[in-house]
Amino acid sequence: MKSDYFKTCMVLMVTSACLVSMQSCKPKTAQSAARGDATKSFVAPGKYDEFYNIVSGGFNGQVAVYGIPSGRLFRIIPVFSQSPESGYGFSEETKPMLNTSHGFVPWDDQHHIALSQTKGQHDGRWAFANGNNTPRIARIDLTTFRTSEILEIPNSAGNHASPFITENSEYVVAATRFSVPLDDQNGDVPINTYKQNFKGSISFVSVNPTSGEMNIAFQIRTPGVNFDLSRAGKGKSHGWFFFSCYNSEKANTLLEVNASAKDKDFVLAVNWKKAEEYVKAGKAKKQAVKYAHNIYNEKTHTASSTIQTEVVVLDPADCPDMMYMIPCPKSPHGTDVDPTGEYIVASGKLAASIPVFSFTKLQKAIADRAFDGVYDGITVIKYEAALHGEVVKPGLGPLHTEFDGKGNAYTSMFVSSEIVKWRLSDLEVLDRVDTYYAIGHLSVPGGPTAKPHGKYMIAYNKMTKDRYLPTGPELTQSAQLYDISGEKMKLILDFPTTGEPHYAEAIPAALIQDKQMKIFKIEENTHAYVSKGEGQAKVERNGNQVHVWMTAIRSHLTPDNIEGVIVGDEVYFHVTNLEQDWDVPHGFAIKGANNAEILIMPGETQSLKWVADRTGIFPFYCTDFCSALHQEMSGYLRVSPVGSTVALHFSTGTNKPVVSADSVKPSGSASGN
Ligand code: K7E
Ligand code: CUA
Repeated sequence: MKSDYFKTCMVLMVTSACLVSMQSCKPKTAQSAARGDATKSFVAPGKYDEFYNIVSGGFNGQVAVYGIPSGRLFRIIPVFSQSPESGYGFSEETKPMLNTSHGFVPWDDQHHIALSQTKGQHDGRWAFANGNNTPRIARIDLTTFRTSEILEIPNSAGNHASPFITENSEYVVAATRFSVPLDDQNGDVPINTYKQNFKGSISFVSVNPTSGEMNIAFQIRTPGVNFDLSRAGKGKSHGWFFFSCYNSEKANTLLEVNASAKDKDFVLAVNWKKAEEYVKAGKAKKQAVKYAHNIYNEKTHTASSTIQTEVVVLDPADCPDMMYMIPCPKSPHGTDVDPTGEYIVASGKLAASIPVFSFTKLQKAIADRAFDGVYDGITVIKYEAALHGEVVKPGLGPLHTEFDGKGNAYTSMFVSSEIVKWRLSDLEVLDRVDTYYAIGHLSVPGGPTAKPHGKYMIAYNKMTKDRYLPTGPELTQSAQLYDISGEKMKLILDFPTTGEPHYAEAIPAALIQDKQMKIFKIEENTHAYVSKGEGQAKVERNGNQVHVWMTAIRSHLTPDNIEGVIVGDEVYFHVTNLEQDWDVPHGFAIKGANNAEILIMPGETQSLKWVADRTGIFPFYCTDFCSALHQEMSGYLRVSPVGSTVALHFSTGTNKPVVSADSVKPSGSASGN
């Protein structure tokens, strides 16, 4: 379908047709059109990359980590999706991470990354990631590259404008893509009562400066529009947050047409310092809701999930001057704030120009009351009064903008498949470069901070068409690396990505690489089922539950012979990795496990549940090739029928019980044959 459409595009070459359909129309063949400069992306074997690139995984619900400039993939971090590779979401300890008010939700649609900041710059502590589908925000610890926390967002139905962050990580935000009836109201209403019953909601989620722990500080009720993207103010605009929204028409069907009817939608400017004052002054009302808050504890190696039951909500009607609507042409997608905090760039997907607003002018417009009426109770600023100017004829389908810290902006053009470089001061277009194809987000290392690192720019493309060896009906998505150190942007590398990449951030390796957690100290392990040495390994029965305290060290599991398990028993293997060396995980798997294997880091304990559903001998083994004798790192579990008198036994290195004539007979065989 994609390539058929592509051909049609090539024949038609009618830009307006492409624009209306919002499909990419790129009339070139990739292989002849661009060549990379391999020397610039070459990182010699054994050498390190300059940047970590932390990239959203889209509908795979995960986050991937690449090196820049090499494009090498280092790690896929399971966040919202279960991962059989690590056992995340399968082990007893990590299952609670995926708990929500809807129960266990082992998947999400992950679009945006926000790295923690101090004074407007990356501090290398945490990466935040949104779950777009079942509204959630996750926090990834950049010392372990693992998910530490997941917070569900109530009164939301599509957490898209999230988790953008303020300049000292005071807040990450969550604004709903779909307006819906509020959680504490009867949602059983006709869909065509959208205008009366559907409301929007923005959450300000506080981040504890020491632990990173997230909490919903307050929510703001908004008109029932669709929020798309957002950015915090910084520098002079610190204290403000900007949210793009579309569907100011409040359409509930055929949005393609009906949410594009009006000439302008809005950027919502929220004065969150003022909102804080209103909360302090008691203006926020309590609302009964339900949402899960899940935290992983690195000492017990266990996650806990708590269902919270209340949020406090500000109604703009009670909070004058807290927020304003700035008109913005044609269904804006990205809204991005430049490094100085002065310029707010809003990209109307269907607009022919890119409006750039000035924070100074916005403040003046508010002071001068340069207003243009009211939208659903929110004061609308006069478009021209807040406008710095428009980038004229930038390309087709502008989506997202990043900055290089040298006064330039780079905007991705989905429809015309290109990146356009333009100057913030006079809005002049300086350069344009092709992408292959249909670019969504783009990322300059440090681009959303007050001090971008410039040098590189990465494009995240939705389609690759003829760019790679084909792989059946679906082709890879990909990223492309550009050198932006000179006046002209230069393509230097293509690299395929896992999942559909949306936003990504890149951070200098030096901010992270020396802080890596190498092992978990075994003496600090307070897991309820830890064995801190082989002497503590044991097997105990509790009703029909059998708990196995197991240890793993090169190259054996203790115990490695277990008998006395009965059909119907639930067996919990609590495996402690006794190693205290970097990068020596052991794995654990058993035949017939209907969940996954688990991978246990040095000093860590993880548990796999397995149900004995038939009699027999079940081998278990280490899944991670850990030593020359890794294949020997294995054992056997015997399952006997209901009513069997085989006692619970476990051993390693000795045969227990002592082999007797009785026990050599298969338990299922008839006697006397
Ligand atoms: Cu992909 Cu940020 Cu969800 Cu634009 S959004 S592409
Ligand atoms: Cu442990 Cu292989």
